[in-house]
Amino acid sequence: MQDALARLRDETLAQIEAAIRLDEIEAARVAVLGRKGSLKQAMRQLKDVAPDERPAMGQLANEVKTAIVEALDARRKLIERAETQATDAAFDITLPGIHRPLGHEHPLRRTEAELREVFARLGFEVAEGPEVELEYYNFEALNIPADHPARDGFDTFYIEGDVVLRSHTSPVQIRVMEQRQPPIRVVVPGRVYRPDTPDATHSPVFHQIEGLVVGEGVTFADLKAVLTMAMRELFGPDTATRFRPSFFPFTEPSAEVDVSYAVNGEKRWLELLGAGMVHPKVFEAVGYDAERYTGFAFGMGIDRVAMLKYGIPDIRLFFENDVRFLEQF
Ligand code: 2NM
Repeated sequence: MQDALARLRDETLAQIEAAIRLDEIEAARVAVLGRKGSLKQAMRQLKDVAPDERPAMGQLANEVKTAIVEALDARRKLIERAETQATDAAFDITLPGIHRPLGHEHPLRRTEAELREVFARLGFEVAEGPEVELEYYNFEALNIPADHPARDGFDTFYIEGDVVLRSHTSPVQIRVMEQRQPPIRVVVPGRVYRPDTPDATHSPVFHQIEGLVVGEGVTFADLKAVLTMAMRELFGPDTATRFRPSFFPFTEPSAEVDVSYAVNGEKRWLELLGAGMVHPKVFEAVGYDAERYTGFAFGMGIDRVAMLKYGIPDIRLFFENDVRFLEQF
């Protein structure tokens, strides 16, 4: 009987400990202490116990009962307290929390992400590189020698000696070509610097994304196809592109690329990209065989694309960090 009482106590206490609702507490109480409960039944067996052991068994049965009653009480109080806290007006868990204003992606970053995606779908990988760059990568390797008149248009901020703020992201493409062999299909987005006086369309810091494809048999037709598809992805399927002859020191032939857009059904053109076939001098600088490989490159201003996409009239708005502007995106 001693064992039976101990087992009854342990099982009941475990059951009470596991209860999470008041009706479970009540069920446990009836099952053990009720008129037909298991403790009552155990008590009835007292009469079969030898008379000299009866007082000790009686006392044990009472101790088991007290332990169970106390455990039931304690658990009931705990559950009641938890339920009151959850519904009490003083602890209304349905009240809104303390509002923390969330920031969001800057319109330039969003445009950059869109451009990365468009070119990713066309098979381009992404490379990034330093904004503080050696003159060699920013100019010489791109066929812009120190005494070349084209250097003026690109001239940049000098840090010291031959260290500059990059004036385009092309130096990263030189670095990519130095490190690997063709085939190469890469875009380079990033911040660039030019000593321009700020106005509605100029900022001394702005953003570019440049692309580079190098391989055997890469032609100007591939360049036209890639840019035409990319601009359709970016601005919609009716977008047309127009290629006009131009000059860059690092490409030959070179082109300026216009993108069409409609105002009241009337077609207009906007100059958006520069592009061309990579100059043999550039391949020479990175040690590629210019007889074997050809390639094309292109570049555009991310700020310019964002202005066009969102109808922003002034590039300086991107850099002033005025929340009245930023919150509109
Ligand atoms: C442009 C326009 C035309 C260009 C060229 C190269 C490199 F590294 F292959 F020589 N990178 N980017 C390029 C060519 C960039 O941006 C308006």
